[in-house]
Amino acid sequence: MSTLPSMFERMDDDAILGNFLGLPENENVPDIIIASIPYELTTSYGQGTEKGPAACIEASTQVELYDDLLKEDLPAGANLRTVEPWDGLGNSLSEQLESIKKYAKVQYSTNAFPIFLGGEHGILPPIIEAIESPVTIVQIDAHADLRDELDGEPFSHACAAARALDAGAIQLYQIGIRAYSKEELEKINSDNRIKTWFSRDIMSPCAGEKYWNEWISEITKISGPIHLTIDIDGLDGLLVPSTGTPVPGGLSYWHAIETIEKLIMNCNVISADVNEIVPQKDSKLTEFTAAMLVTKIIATKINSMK
Ligand SMILES: [Mn+2]
Repeated sequence: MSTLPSMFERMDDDAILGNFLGLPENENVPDIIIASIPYELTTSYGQGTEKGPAACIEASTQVELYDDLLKEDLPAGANLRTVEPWDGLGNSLSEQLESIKKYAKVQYSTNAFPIFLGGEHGILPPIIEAIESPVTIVQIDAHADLRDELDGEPFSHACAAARALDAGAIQLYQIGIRAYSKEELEKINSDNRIKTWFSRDIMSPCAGEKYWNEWISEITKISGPIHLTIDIDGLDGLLVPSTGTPVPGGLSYWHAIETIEKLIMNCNVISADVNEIVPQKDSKLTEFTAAMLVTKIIATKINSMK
């Protein structure tokens, strides 16, 4: 394990650019796959999510390889592979979603742990369809994403969680939620598949700890396969200023990290996605934050396989 590349042994020539964390890759069967889905069709406010995955991979080459839970440098004996991105083909929205589903199916068929980089949150329903068995979703997000439609479009990113439930997800746990409609709140209150922890409660100076402990306790009790979906706007807008729709009042970085660690170490998390990444013009904080979340998912998954 100690013979693996350290931060300073990463290859820096052009050939390696494009591998997550900048690590050399080989032809062995991968344990973890990084799969980019540069999909952008329905983003209602920000622009640029189709360039997010590439920016995240580039930023990842600056992330430290040492993980504080794993207590080793990545890849820590595991085999990572950054695969060819989704090709974006499809002449209509339904063709594109079908093609994302096919792309996701290929990744699941390898038996590796896939991490999808988005792209809009609209990638979630076809990912869930590709799983083809009952799955629970754990979602970090500012938005409930439970609308029936947005501007007449039922597959808008604003409807991602609703469509994922339609696609066969059996339960939905959400945290960080702070931007939602009356219709969505009514759905949260009436649909017993949905459990929502609002950012206002979690971040409350007085009662936050109670809600946070309840969240950790509930998600670590989930049985059966889980897909973790992280819309980076679930984090406070200060951490991800150039995501599609940055929102103030969000989760701290450590809320996201501890959710990842507790969930993956205690439950059967089969895949994850980190989405709504938009390259930031004035600094690279947004894509770097996303890259650190992806790195934590990788490190925790490797730790859970030990
Ligand atoms: Mn979302």
